[in-house]
Amino acid sequence: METKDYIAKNAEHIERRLSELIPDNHQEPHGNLFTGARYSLLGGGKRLRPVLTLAVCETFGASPEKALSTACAIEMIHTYSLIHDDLPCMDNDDFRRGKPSLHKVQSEGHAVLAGDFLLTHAFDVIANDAHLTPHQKVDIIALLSRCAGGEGMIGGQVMDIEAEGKAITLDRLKQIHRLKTGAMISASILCGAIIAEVSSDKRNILRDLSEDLGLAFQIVDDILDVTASEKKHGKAISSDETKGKTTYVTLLGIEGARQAAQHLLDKALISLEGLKPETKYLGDIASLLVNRAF
Ligand code: GRG
Repeated sequence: METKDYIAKNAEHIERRLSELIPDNHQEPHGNLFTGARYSLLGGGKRLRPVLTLAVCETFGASPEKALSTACAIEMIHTYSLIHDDLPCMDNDDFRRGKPSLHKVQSEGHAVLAGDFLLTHAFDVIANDAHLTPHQKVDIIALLSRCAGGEGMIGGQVMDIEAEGKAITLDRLKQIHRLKTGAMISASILCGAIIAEVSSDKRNILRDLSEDLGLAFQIVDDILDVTASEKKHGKAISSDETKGKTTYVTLLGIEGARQAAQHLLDKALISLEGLKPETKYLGDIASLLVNRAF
């Protein structure tokens, strides 16, 4: 199967399971909560993180079905971060995933609570997943709470807010990117490794390469912030620039940023080859993360 078909097939499985985990027939008193969560969660998004989880699981010899609910939990955490990031008190973005942001179609309060709900529900899903052993549940919950929390995404977001309008060094920027974006990409890979019972030696290699990939993913986001704006508006209207943010592009230029992302990808692919993966999909998906156009 071609990698694009493999991704599309898995993205479909993820879409279906997400819809089952947050059903649309849920009645009051939670009616609007489920409607809001489904609005942001379903029918949009590239599903890169959950697809990575399924691909790691399969690459290391376990059935991807075992990882499907965990993969969906990761997508719930990711979607919560997008809902909160779009709020007026954060990035104040009116559009997300090709439609108005949740706070534009429901109230800001609803958007805060829908995000809170998706985050907590993710842990509920893992705790009740019949495919996981008690040990795996604890390992996954520990990993995700760390990567989504103060030592990961939230910590990175706070550092990012505090860096706005200031000149920061490349090392500091790297640290912010690794935490804010990289930690959840890394968690997506490592959750697959936990479920496939990958040995701790191999897991350490996967951790290192997943951190490099996560950083590369955010570097590409920095590049797309400029180049996709150029395509869309016919001139460079960068939202990072408007917010006075230091990015890989402001520090290294577009070409320098591209080279930095490519270098991290090459390093990650060499480490992955050393693990003798059973399929080509994981390497192809890693390349796609870094060579994506949106
Ligand atoms: C506000 C709790 C909170 C956290 C903020 C991850 C994050 C931290 C904010 C999201 C905003 C953002 C643009 C982060 C950079 C990471 C990134 C490129 C997110 C978008 O991920 P994609 O491209 O999006 O995978 P889709 O919609 O395809 O899932």
